[in-house]
Amino acid sequence: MGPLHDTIVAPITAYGRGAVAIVRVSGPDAFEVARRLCPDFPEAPESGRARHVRLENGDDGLLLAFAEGSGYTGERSVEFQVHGSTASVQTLLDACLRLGCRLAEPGEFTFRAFLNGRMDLTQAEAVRALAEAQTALQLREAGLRRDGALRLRVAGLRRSLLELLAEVEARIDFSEEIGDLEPQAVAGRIREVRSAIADLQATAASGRVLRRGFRVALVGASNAGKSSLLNALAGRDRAIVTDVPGTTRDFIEEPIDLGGLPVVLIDTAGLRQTDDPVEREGVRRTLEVAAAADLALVLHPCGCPEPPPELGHPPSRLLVRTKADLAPPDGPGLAVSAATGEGLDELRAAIRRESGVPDSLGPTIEPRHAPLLEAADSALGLAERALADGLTTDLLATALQSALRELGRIDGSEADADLLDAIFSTFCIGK
Ligand SMILES: Nc1nc2c(ncn2[C@@H]2O[C@H](COP(=O)(O)OP(=O)(O)O)[C@@H](O)[C@H]2O)c(=O)[nH]1
Ligand SMILES: [Mg+2]
Repeated sequence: MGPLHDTIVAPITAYGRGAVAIVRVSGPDAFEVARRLCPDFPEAPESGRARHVRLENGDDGLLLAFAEGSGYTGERSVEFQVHGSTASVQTLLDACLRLGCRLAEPGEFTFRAFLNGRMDLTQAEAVRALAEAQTALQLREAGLRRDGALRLRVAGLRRSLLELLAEVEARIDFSEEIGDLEPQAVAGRIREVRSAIADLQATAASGRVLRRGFRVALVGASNAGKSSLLNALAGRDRAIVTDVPGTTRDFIEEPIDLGGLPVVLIDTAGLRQTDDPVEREGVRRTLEVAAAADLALVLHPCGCPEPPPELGHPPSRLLVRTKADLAPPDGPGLAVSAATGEGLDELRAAIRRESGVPDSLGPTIEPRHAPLLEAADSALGLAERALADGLTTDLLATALQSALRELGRIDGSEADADLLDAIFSTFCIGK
């Protein structure tokens, strides 16, 4: 990242044609740049208030100004809302560059927001998630984190440990004056923090589903109705459906939005004995994909005299009786019909249940946080053992400090340049 004392500029909306584009200028010269481009820009503009402006490139639009301590970055900044043509955006950018601005690097606005205390790292990561969200649930969860739900929990843990550390360190220096530590009480407080860490770790499973989608493989014999069911759930003709067995020879993936939950449906080749080498490879891949999925829907037509197929090492599975419009359900499993839509709502609800994502989903941790929580927890495990074994307060303090450092890397209160670089370099330009 570049130095902070310069003024940066970038479009914060996607490149390409659109009704409106927004160009942000952030840094000490932001107001000066605005004044040069719009002569009647006021001396002390009101923060967040929009004014109509005409620009020297012939375009017009709205201009918002933010004083230091407000706005997205927390620096002096202005945002031009202009027409979304490439010419409008490019000429405005060029003008800003001529006036001494530098093109912002990817993630640099958010980086500055972090450095200026406008957000911590969990909130910066939430901004990225908000911009990438494709389903309502992804959006809601990211919104909670943007509001600071994770920040609060990490800060709470750090506060508890800092208080404890202060008491422990006071004993190291003045143990005669204030007496010895009560190991039971200290151990109790460490256990509380460890249990709160475990609660955070438990959100990883839902977080993983939100980020990569809940992967559901449709398996079953040829003609069981796998491709038809995928199309019915996806609401479009994605997979080829024929009555010729062996039509689907490779697997296809279709991401769908299941009431806000991101789900990846995987259609597979029918499980059957065959001499065709291409289809045999398809069957082999089917078994592999099914084993790697989060859930396998085992499809078996209603009224079919044969038993449902066996899977080698399946994940959790759900027996689904297909073509319920042709024959009455005759055995266990959820009866559905891709033709009439019967049972599809029940199937959607069942998939949702199997995903394990609770309806009242709170903030979830990012994959980056998991090893840090793990390390913090094992440091606290050492601290507990140091207490139990009656080891020195020095060792106890060292373990607490180490746990604090790990937690500090989650919210950024103890982040080094490499960590910050690793996080903000994953952002797009304009964020
Ligand atoms: N009546 C009826 N026919 C279905 C249903 N689902 C699939 N089929 C038919 O069964 C045949 C095989 O379907 P397909 O989805 O290609 O099965 P796949 O081989 O398991 O992918 C096709 O002729 C479909 O039209 C259903 O719910 N009702
Ligand atoms: Mg098929």
